[in-house]
Amino acid sequence: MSSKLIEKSVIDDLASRASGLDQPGGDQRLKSIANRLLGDLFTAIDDLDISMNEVWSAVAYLGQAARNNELGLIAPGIGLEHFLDLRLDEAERRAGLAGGTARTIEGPLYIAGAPLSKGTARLDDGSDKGEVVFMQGQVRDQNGKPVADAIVDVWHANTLGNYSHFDPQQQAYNLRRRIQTDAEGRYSFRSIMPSGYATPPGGSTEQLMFAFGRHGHRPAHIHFFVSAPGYRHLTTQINIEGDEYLFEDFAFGTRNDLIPPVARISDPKVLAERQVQEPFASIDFDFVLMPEVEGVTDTVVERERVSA
Ligand code: MBD
Ligand code: FE
Repeated sequence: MSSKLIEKSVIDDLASRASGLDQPGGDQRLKSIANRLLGDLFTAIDDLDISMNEVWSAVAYLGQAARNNELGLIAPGIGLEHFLDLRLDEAERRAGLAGGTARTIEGPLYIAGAPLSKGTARLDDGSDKGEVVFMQGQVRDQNGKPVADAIVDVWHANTLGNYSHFDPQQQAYNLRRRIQTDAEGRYSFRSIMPSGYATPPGGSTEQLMFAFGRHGHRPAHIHFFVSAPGYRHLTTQINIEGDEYLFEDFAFGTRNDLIPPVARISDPKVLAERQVQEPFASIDFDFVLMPEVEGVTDTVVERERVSA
């Protein structure tokens, strides 16, 4: 069959009727988005001569992905979550709001309500014998003023790349904490060095990545939400330098400004001070928050999240 069998007016008319544009009721915003997406889909089917079998295999694929609970993983895998970040970055740049710590994707593995500590916290429960890591820094505003009582909500994977709650082997909220900055805007925590994440073997996301000739690996990373009254909510991550997937993240989350140096500390005096037996890793990282401004897209994202 050759492509382009259908006239544009026929496609436009069907997309418009299918999305209810000729009806008075319903959700006007949804209708106009659906009209556009359906028209684009019908056009793609006609241009690329997408077969009936291909259409139904896509429908089956999406159904299976939904049953596997992997839609939230496919979104970053196909670049959708990163694309939304690119748009928000540009909207901020145009509003004169560039300059804070770079954002990057949240991903599907955040759990709200982690234990709250003041100033400092230990994130790991001691059961995973990974490399000890201390991370510390300051939350500041764009003028360098410390932000006291900011909340640094941090979450990361264990040495197998697994996240508590999703991994039944880990205790509730392992490697998840909220840390309130002190009067100087400082936070610090002790944890274990995470490993990179890989999409579930045999799952829908991996299947799609393999069909694209790609992989489903993320480099080792630590997630953060940083928030304080009067400031724009920051969603970000740091990456661990040296990871083989550092610039090969299947989820497009790596950013050059988010790869702090990792120091290795082995001075016996410092080990004793920190009450650790082995040399450890140390990461300094400061967060710069931008002020809340009216009329610029909010950075607090409402999305379906797994809850504890
Ligand atoms: C992750 O740990 C993650 O951060 C993202 C974005 C996707 C899958 C797993
Ligand atoms: Fe992650």
